Amino acid sequence: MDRTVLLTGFAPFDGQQENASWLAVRRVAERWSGPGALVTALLPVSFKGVGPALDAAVDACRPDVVICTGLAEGRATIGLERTAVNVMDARIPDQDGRSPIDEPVVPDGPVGYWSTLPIKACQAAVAGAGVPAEVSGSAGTYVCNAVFYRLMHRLRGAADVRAGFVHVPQAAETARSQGPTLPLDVITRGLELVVQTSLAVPRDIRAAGGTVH
Ligand code: PCA
Repeated sequence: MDRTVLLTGFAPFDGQQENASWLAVRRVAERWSGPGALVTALLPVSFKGVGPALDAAVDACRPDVVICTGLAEGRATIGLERTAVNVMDARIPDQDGRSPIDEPVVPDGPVGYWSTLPIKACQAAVAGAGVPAEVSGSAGTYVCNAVFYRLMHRLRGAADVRAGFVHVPQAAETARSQGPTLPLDVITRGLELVVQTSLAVPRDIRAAGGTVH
């Protein structure tokens, strides 16, 4: 049976006009020819609103794979996030003007969750196509990490659903600041490969993807 992928992106935030994650998600959907169905959802940059928006999207399409994406200004690569942590610590207010400091995403939830996407295989597939990609040790402590945590918390025990989070750099076409960018088409190609690899590989590969600081 054909499987369903839910691919989400975020609305613009922090005074930006566009969010490269949503621009790329829309392009992936426009070009998608399978296998299976690809459903997209736009999520608000709101600590309060993002959980209900994610739940509504998951309830509506009952996906087999969920990949949430967001913008990481300052990063140069497609970032396959490894872990979601149970903390909100906001450097800037969200769209509702909220800036939680050291609050849990889910009170009494576990410290963290692992991505269940085959992140190493995804990294290899994306980098193999010439698109810069790396496994990332932290999705931060803002709304992207919060939605990643909520996603994994909701799906805990659902061993048949693969889920995780991917950060993308600014798009060259819409970047407002100095710093690393990638052309939107390159980001789109990277996300496409993450979706395809998440559908295709039965289990993750064994490859070094850590960092030494
Ligand atoms: N990036 C932010 C939130 C929304 C987005 O696209 C983050 O990394 O938390």
